[in-house]
Amino acid sequence: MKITFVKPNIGRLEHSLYVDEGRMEPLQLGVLAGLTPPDVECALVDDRIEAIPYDEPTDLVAITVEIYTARRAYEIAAEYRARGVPVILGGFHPTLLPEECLQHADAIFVGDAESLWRQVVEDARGGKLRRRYDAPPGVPQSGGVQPRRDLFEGKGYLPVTLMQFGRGCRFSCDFCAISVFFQRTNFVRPTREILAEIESQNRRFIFFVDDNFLSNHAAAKAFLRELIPMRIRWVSQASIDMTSDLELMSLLAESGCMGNVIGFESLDPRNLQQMKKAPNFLRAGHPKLLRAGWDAYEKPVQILRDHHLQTWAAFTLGHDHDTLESIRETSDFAMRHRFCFAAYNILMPYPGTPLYERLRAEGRLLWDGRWWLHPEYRFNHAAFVPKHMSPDQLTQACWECRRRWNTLGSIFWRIWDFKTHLSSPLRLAAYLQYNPLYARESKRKQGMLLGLFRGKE
Ligand code: B12
Ligand code: SF4
Repeated sequence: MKITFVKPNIGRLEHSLYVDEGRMEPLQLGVLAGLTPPDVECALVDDRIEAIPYDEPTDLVAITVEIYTARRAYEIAAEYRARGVPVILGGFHPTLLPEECLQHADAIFVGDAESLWRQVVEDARGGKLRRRYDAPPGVPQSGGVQPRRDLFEGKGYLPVTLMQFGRGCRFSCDFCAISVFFQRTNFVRPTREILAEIESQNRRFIFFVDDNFLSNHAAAKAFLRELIPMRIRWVSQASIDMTSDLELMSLLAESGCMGNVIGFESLDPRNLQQMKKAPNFLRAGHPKLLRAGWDAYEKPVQILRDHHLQTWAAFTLGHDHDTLESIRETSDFAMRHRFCFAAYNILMPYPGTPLYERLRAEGRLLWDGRWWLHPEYRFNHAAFVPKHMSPDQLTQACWECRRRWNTLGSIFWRIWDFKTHLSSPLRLAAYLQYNPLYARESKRKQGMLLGLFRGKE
C-alpha cells in the first residue's frame, strides 16, 4: 500500500507559479507518516515547490488543510478523485468546518491524528474508508512517535527543525482558531520524548511550533531545566505574560531561546478587553494613561531585551477601536522598539471563532461570509467591515505597515540594538538572513489569489 501526503500551497502569483522561498518542513505530514505502519510506503508532495504527480500510482491521498489552503486543497482532491484515488482531508480547516470539507473528499479527519490515524490506514487498506473520523485533541506524538524527517530531504526547506513541546493554549482570545480547536487546553509532551527527538536529528536550531510555548509556566520551567544541557538554539511562540516571571525569563535565556513570536495584537486596552487577550491585560494599562502616550508595553519589552530575546511582534489590525491613526501608531511602536520582525496581520474572521460569529451577527462579514472560497478574495485583504474605516482602507493601512517595516532603511534602523540583534554573531546572522527573506515573501504574497484554478467557477 502507498499513501501520498500533500501540503497545498496558498495560491499563485498572477503570471507565474508561486514558490514559497521561506517554506518550512510540513511537520504534520512527517508526524502522520511517523504514525503510519512501517509496511506502508509513504510519499510527500509539497505543492509550494513541486508539481503534483497526479498520475503516479498511489492508494490513498492525505491532504493537510488550513483555511488559506482550502481552495487549493479542494482542487488537488478533485484531480486525484477524478483518477479514482480516495482522498482524506485533515487539519485545522476540516476540524473547524467539517461539512464544507466533506463535499470535497472521500473522508475527513477531525482533530489530532495520533489516536485514530492507524485505524484510517487499516480501513483504507481494506477498502472500507469511513466518511468521517472524529478524534480528540491531545498530547502530541504520544508514545514517542518520531516524525519521518527523511521525507523532508531534498525539498529545500529552511535549515531549521520544527518540533513540538506541546499544543494548544489555556487562553481564549476571541479571534483564535487554536482556542477553539484545543478547547482552551494546553497539552505538553513528556520531556524525555522531546529530548530523544532532539538527539535523533542533526540540527542545533529548533523551532518549537507550539501555539503558546509558555501556556503552562510550571511545565515549561521543568522542561527548560532539562533542555539547558542539550545546548541548542531555539525559537517559539509565546504570550507576553512570560515577562512577569523572571525565573522563567532566565531559564529561557539559559536554554538557548533566541526569541518568540509574541501576540501584542493591539496597543489599545479597549481592543484587548474586547478580544479577551488575557495575557496582555495586566500590561496594557488604563485607557486614559494610554491616551496620554504611556507605553504600557515598555517594561515587558525591556525585560525581553534584558534577556537578549529577539522578538517577532505580531499585531492584528482592524479591531473595533482601531483607527487609521492608531494603526500608524502601532507601526511607530514596533519601529521604536526595534523588534527583530513584525507581523501586521489584518484581523481575520476564522469560522468557528467567537469573532466570526459576532461579525456575522452584526452583518459585517464580506465575501458572502466565506472569504477563503471566494474566487476574488486576495491574501491579506480585509474580509469584514471595520468600525472606523472602510475595508479597503484597512487593507491599505496594513500593507503600508508591512511596506514601511520591510524597507532597507527600516532594517538598518532596527539593527542598532546591542542587547538583541548585536549581542552575538548568531543573532546578527539571523537578523540579516531572515529580514530580507521575509521582506521579499511579504511582497510576493500580498494580494495573491487563493487556489490555482482560474477557469469557470
Ligand atoms: C508552525 C506554523 C506556521 C509556520 C509554517 C509551518 C510550515 N511547515 O510551513 C509559519 C510561521 C511560517 C506559518 C505561517 C502561516 N500560518 Co501557521 N501555523 C503554524 C502552527 C503554529 C503549527 C503548525 C504545525 O506544524 N503544527 C504541528 C503539527 C504536528 O500539528 P497540526 O498541523 O495541527 O497537525 C495535527 C492535526 O491537525 C492533524 N492533521 C493535520 N493535517 C492533517 C491531515 C490529515 C489527512 C489528517 C488525518 C490529520 C491531520 O494531525 C496532526 C497531528 O496530530 C499552526 C497552529 C497549530 N497548532 O497547528 C499555525 C496555523 C496552522 N497557521 C495559521 C495561519 C493563519 C498561518 C498564516 C496564514 C499566517 C499569515 N497571516 O501569514 C501563514 C501562512 C500559512 C501557509 N499555509 O502558507 C492558522 C490557520 C488557521 C486555520 N483556521 O486554518 C494556524 C492554525 C494558527 C492560528 N493561530 O490560527 N504557520
Ligand atoms: S494567547 Fe495566542 S494562542 Fe492563546 S488563545 Fe490567545 S491568540 Fe490563541
